[in-house]
Amino acid sequence: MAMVSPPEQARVTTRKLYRSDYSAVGRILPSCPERLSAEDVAHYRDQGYLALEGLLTAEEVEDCKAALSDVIHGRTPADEHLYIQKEPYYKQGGKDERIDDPELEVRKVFYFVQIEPRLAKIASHPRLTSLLDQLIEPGHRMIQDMALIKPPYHGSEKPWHQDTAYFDWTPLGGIIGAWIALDPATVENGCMQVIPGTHREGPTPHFHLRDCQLGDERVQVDRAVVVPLKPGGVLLFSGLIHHGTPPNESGDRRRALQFHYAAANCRNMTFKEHAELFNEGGAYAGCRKLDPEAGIPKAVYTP
Ligand SMILES: O=C(O)CCC(=O)C(=O)O
Repeated sequence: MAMVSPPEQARVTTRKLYRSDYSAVGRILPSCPERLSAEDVAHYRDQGYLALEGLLTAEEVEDCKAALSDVIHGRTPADEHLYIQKEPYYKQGGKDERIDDPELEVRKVFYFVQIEPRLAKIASHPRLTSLLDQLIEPGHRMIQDMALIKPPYHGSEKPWHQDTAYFDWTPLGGIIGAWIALDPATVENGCMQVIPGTHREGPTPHFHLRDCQLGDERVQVDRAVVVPLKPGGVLLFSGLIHHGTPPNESGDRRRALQFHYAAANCRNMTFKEHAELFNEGGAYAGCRKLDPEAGIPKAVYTP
């Protein structure tokens, strides 16, 4: 019997968890309309996502990439909130002679809108605001800003999850994410994959496995669609939809901005309230830090 090395085994497992071709592509509008049609809004409500090209112009995309680069290289002065997360491969001491720019070792950047006006401008872009108004009503506010870099060769997976498992906002249906491609996002470099309609199934238990995620054996990969986008395209997605991205082993980086918004009627909830929603057998099955005062144990995954 042929021996399979542990990293190769991990690769094989990960491949099984995602689509690796274009046989099921999500619905993507070819341009950004001023007003969404009734069919587009119904698609968001029913399928849990709406994707469209052309939210940003080529110039805006270039501005964002330059701004992100300035933040990562420290040319934009940081504040106490900025957080830059390295790819685990490099954090664990990995070296790759093909990589000569520290920017290509970064996985995520959090909390930059306070220090980078070029990126803050995108979070409240009139075209984006108008789409959000139409999907979750006016009065929404931004609750998180992030850049997801997925660098070449060693860009790590973001396992399947629901974003509301991480947030403390209720009602869950009032949370929407806007994932904006800055590079061509392809199946090969790890574009978003979503499972349409899963937002209607409500909160689903999450476990701390490779990340805080859905149990691999419970993910309905056969229902997944890939959402490739050109630079400037956006995926708007419900905070309840199951989504994830595979590792990027290609030579192309895949930068994206991701903003989350809460509808006007959303409020913060306690850990106990969150535990009532993300629960398995009386144990906490969400991604927030355990509150010892709540006396609720953490759920353990059994496939
Ligand atoms: O861009 C990615 O790779 C995944 C983003 C995502 O799903 C998240 O950070 O919640």
